[in-house]
Amino acid sequence: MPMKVGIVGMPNAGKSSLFSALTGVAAEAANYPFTTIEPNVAVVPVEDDRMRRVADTVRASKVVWDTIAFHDIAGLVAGAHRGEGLGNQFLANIRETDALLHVVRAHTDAGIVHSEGSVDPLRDIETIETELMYADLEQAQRRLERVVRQARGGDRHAIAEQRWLEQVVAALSAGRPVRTVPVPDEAPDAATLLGSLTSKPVLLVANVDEGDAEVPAAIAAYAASQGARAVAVSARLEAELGALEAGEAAEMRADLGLAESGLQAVVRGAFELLDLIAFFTAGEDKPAQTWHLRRGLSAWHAAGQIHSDIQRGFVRAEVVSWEALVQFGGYAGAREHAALRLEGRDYVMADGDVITIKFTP
Ligand SMILES: Nc1nc2c(ncn2[C@@H]2O[C@H](COP(=O)(O)OP(=O)(O)OP(=O)(O)O)[C@@H](O)[C@H]2O)c(=O)[nH]1
Ligand SMILES: [Mg+2]
Repeated sequence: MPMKVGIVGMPNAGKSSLFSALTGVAAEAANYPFTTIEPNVAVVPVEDDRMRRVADTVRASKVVWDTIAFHDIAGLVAGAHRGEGLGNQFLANIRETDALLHVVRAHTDAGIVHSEGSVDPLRDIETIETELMYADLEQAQRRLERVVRQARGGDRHAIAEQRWLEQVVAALSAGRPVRTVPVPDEAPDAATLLGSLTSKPVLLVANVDEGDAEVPAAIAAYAASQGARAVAVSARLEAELGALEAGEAAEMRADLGLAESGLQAVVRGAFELLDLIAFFTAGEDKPAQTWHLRRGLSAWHAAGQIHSDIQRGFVRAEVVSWEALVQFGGYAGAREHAALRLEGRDYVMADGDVITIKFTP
């Protein structure tokens, strides 16, 4: 399953510009609100130099990159949950994402219309978070009605889920997001079943003036107060640079005094947000592949990423770190140096592991 990231924010905040920069796909970006009237989804490969070296070492036929799917939706305005604007229709498209990028307008270009008439990042952040909470509240109330009926039958999962949903409704009504309500052990999938937006991790993306590299102080302070992350990017500049040849873009970046692509900060921020590790599968004359897994999960979970049949028939895993595999020139060398280990299903995967799973079909 590729990771999915939803992009939210006010109309004209710069979501589609960021999207097209991220994807190289020219999502329509134009200077009037509600440009995006169809959800845009773009699948972006996540390249990893370690994988290149592993693939060379084992003489893999090619490399298949893991991907992130970015979902661009229309801007949300105050009242979106009641059907104001176009955003509410599209919230459904991002209920199944793993994380959100919240694009906040922080650039001061007077030529770009703001739907509220002025640039005020903190007000905008609050508007979006409130709309996401209202949308979750409606969803939670609807789900609660269903689950109450199931709980009457004495189903333990339903009883636990009902209790959790009641706490969720209370929290949202008090202006607290779903992530503040711990999910019960008896119903660990409760947040997924609800498809709540405010249980997802959020990366605040401050869309700053061209040439700025700092997150504005007010946004940084807000993010810190919420335990959230924030990065700064000029969405328009990045979209423009993304349309250039690599060499030209690097030159222009140097002229502007920008050290690295703002997009790298966004992609890295999304990875840190999701607390992911990378692992690899690779063999001679076969496609080598990169995968991602939430930190702390086991070889059995890794098997499930690769294929449900492999997970079902899991017998054991052969694991080697990517460095050892490269250093010892392949699997045979790694085995000779005892760097290749046999592990059971509960082995906790480490970042950069190369894994071969033995399974009974
Ligand atoms: N000056 C400046 N303009 C920007 C920046 N980012 C976006 N814009 C402009 O702002 C306008 C709106 O940008 P979009 O990316 O379409 O905004 P959006 O959030 O997708 O808007 P909706 O889809 O309507 O909600 C376009 O004219 C962009 O060129 C930026 O960093 N600086
Ligand atoms: Mg748009």
